[in-house]
Amino acid sequence: MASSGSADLVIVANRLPVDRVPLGDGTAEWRRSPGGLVTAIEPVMRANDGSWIGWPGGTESDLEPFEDEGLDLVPITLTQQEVEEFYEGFANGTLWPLYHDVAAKPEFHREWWDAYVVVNRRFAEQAAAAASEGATVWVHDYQLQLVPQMLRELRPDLRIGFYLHIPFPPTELFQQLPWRRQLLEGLLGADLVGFQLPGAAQNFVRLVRQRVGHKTHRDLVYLPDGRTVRAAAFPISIDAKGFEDLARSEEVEKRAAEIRDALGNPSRIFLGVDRLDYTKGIYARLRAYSELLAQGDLDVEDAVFVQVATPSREQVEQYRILRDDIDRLVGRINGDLGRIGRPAISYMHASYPREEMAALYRAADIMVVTPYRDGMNLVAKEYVACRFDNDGALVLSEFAGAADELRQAWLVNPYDINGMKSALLEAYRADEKERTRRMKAMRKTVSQNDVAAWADSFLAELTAVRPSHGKTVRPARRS
Ligand code: ADQ
Repeated sequence: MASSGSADLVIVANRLPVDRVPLGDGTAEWRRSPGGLVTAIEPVMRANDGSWIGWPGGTESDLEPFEDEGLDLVPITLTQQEVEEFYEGFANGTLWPLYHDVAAKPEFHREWWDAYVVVNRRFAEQAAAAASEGATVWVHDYQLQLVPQMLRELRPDLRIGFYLHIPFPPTELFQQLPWRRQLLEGLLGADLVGFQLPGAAQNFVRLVRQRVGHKTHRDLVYLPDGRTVRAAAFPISIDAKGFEDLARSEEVEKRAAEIRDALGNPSRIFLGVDRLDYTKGIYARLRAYSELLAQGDLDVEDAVFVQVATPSREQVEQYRILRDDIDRLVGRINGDLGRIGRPAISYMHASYPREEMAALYRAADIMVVTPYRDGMNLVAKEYVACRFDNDGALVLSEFAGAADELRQAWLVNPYDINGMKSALLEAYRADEKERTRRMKAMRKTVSQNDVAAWADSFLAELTAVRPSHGKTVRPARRS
């Protein structure tokens, strides 16, 4: 057993909640980075005085553990080759597209897999060194699916939880992976494997039964060593109250008015906010909107579409192609349909502070969230949290995890351009009574199920004692 450290709660995630930003004079500083995971985990970390292990971005090699705004952070070093093979390669060129229903073609390369194994082991070793005797370790997401098993081998005393933020694919797709069995066994090192939706947990259990040959019953897997692993859904959420308080602040209210003003005070503002990713359906959404303008159902004098897209994973070819495609589409739509001072689409590549996000949500009449596949989608929930006036409309893809809870949104199939056009128009034309009825119901859901409730329920389930199952189980099939 490796010697133990002092943290009672260890978060292991691909990224640290900070970026290393070069200052130009040879030095660098840490800056808070945006993103779904950081937004979700930070409150839990603070409440539990934990340690967070992750990659800070970049390839600097002699970084020491440090404290940032009260968080204990342990940086993991990646070499340039590991960034290419583990992060851009296996994580974002193989697993990301495969787990998102092959929204792009996944590539399978043996050297990417080798790098994935090496880097997962590094994370597991750091977690083993940081965790105190009997500590709880919570491993996050698709980049680190081998860590639970590697960590259990090093530190059998730990409680290990794993949470997958993205969808878990249907069994037919998962089976394509040459390393499917190793990934399943990696995850089975955890005591609790959490997913966004129940269907994902069911896919996982079915695969474990079929591919690894362990005995299963409902959401439980019985391992030959006597351990029981539970697979269950824990739909992630946001700091709903934090967003609402921000939205109610005078500064945000003022900024929202400024935004509307700067856009020429149109009667309706549509808004899209996404990482620039091919799973988010940005291209099809803008096309649907532009067709409504071209047909005369909407008018640029009256409506504008604000699309904020944060550039992401820019070293991966598919992301560069997507960025160019959307740049061209926006240029064409504005060239064809805009008028002087009245663009059809107001498009920004930018990452904004939370205040600006809240102001955008306040300024927008119709929020458009249309991913082809999304684990949850926090943007949809953030919008709802900011609409304390019970006004505003949400157009939401059926294939975002959030659609399971936000049933009162205008739900759309993002592959169906005509269906999306109808939903955009319905949301645009809906009267106040209809908007309020829907928004009130969604606000209730989001405020009752916030990120604190999510983390509490995961950690409570993880700490619930599960003694050895004592069953006679078949040995794992070796295939
Ligand atoms: P993401 O794919 O990154 O997350 P999402 O859930 O929408 O997607 O979270 C994005 C977060 O980044 C939101 O909190 C949003 O406010 C923020 N953000 C987006 N654009 C921004 C911008 N321009 N400036 C500043 N902040 C911005 C992954 C999964 C999701 C899952 C989350 C959490 O893909 O399905 O919901 O993790 O589990």
